[in-house]
Amino acid sequence: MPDRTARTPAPSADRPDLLRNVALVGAGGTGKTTLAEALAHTAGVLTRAGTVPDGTTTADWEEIEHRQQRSVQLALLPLPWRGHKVNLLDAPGYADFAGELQAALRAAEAALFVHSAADPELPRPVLELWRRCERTRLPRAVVLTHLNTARVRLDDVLRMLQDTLGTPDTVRPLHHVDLRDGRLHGLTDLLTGRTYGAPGDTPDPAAERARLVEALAGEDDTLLARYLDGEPLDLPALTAGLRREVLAGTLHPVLATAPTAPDRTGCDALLDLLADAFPSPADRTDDLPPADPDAPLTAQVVHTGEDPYLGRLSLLKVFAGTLRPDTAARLPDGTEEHLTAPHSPLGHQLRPVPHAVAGDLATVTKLTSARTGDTLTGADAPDAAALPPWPLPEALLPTAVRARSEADDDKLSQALGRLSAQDPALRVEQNPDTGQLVLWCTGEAHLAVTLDRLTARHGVRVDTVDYQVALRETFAAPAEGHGRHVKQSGGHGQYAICDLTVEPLPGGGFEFVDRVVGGTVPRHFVPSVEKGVRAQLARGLRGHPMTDVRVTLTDGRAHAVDSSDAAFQTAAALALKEAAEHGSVEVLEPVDEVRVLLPDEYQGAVLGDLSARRGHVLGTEVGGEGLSLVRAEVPELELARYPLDLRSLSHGTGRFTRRYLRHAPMPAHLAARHPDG
Ligand SMILES: Nc1nc2c(ncn2[C@@H]2O[C@H](COP(=O)(O)OP(=O)(O)O)[C@@H](O)[C@H]2O)c(=O)[nH]1
Ligand SMILES: [Mg+2]
Repeated sequence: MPDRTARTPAPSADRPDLLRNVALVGAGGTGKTTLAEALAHTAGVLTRAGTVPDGTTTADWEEIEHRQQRSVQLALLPLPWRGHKVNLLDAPGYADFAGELQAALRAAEAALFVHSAADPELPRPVLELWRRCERTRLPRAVVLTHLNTARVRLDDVLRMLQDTLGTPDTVRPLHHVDLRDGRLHGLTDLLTGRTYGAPGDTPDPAAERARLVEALAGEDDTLLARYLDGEPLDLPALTAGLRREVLAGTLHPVLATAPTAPDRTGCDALLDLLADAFPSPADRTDDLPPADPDAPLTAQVVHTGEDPYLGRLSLLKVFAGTLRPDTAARLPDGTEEHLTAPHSPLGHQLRPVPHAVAGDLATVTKLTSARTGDTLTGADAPDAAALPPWPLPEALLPTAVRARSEADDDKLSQALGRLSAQDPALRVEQNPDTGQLVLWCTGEAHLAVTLDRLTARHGVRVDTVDYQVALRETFAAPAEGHGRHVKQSGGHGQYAICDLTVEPLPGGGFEFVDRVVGGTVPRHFVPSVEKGVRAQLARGLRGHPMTDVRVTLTDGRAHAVDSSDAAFQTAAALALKEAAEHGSVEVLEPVDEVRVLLPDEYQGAVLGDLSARRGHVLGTEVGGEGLSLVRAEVPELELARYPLDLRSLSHGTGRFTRRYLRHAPMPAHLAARHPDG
């Protein structure tokens, strides 16, 4: 096993109030991973910052992340900063991985919204995320990147942020920013006057400072008055005010950074802000267990990775208690887990730490049962109550797969079991109707990662095959059939004759009726006929299981010696086949009720698209401010790629759910393409 232990000691915290857990969120490509790398360099954890194009960043450490140059999972970077431990949680921005983002928010006490200043607007999904954080009262700040690329006008960016996220009072910079000639020269802290980078000679930002002091003075009128009278600023009081406003969500600092510049301008200012004015786990006010290091252990698995040598890597957020080496813990169902030494991860490296106190995050290896999302409690905890799960994106993109060889097949189900234990967004289905193995993913990127992990982590190769829906068939009109199974040449003969009537029974499943008069079919062979009917219906007449029919046995003939159970079963099957030749067998396809929630402006496009999918729109309602809720019935066959199409039609803003309703007749020209189920 290669040595994955770094020479430098891992940062650690002895008290919850010294911790800062912050999630980096925002659209893909805004520079979250690059910023995390630059912050790690600034904090001295890395001697050199890697880059996303080179595939050398610490947070994107799975091979597929390097190849795609995009984060696909939550990564933790613990950094030491002025006596604090900052746990940066780099979350993927791409919609497919929204579950990883939610896991990061579960583990964090604050969110840094990373926005590329080159983008004139805040993407709608990001705005939605901001609103959701607002509802859960998660403190937020905005970090601007890409200031060095475009001809950015900071005033315009700031105005856009203030218009969309709050007001000039709530969304505001804490620094005077020297951005000239497409370069971030430096920052000057409006309160302390401390400079970051090398700001040029800028006029004293007295007006900006006065407005900030007014905002931070809060109820304390004398603070501002004294400043305006020319007294020096009461920095401790103002910093306390800043912290209070950030925690209350009434102030969202806006920070300018240049993470790719040689001096990583602004990264130190950001770390200072986190240490001075951001919440620690001790400030949590939600329903989760309070961060008491002396309480019994309560931790949640927020992410699970896999290492070729170390096996399963479980990232735990310790909510209460202190995680120490060799701790006995259990899952809510009573399963015991042995927690080995806590480790501090840094990309591929794991460094042992003496403990992880309440509020901290740590990686443990070799858990056997705990899945992502599971709660672990110390053996000394009175009852092990499960912490609530975090919201997950719906996995609505089905892909049918088949093992490439027998050797692959042997390993496939175990590998999928491991993957779904690690990734709660993945759903694996063995469809009983079609017999297909189906991977349900949140989108194509999630599917690509899942297939890649099957091969890279488990050595299993699969091929994707055409996805099938569970077709059935029925009789569209009544029909009669005569079944004659007579073989009497030599030896023991076979003799059975029966007449059947088949009628449609919409929504009624299957009924068998015996109307034989005069014992033309002896009573003890009637069950044989029913058995033969059931078997043939299960096989179907055009390759799909038949449903919603009433089959009536009307007449028949038997032979005293040659008739048998088997002969009547065969005759029944023949009678049904003949009925199918006379009557019209119709193919039924599954139809779902679909609910689409989307911004009003895309309603027309989405309605048009639903009709093109043979959908039947049931109605549209108001689904919230500026949102429509469209309800429709849509054949499942047409929904196979709907997650992708809805995403592009609605620019990533539409969501939908689906629920099986019933089977309904399939148009003949389509049914002809699915003759054999
Ligand atoms: N010029 C410039 N490029 C940046 C900056 N931040 C990130 N990048 C580049 O933008 C691309 C996407 O960055 P990445 O960190 O992967 O974004 P993420 O998806 O938010 O994690 C990469 O090629 C980075 O090198 C920045 O401030 N300026
Ligand atoms: Mg990233």
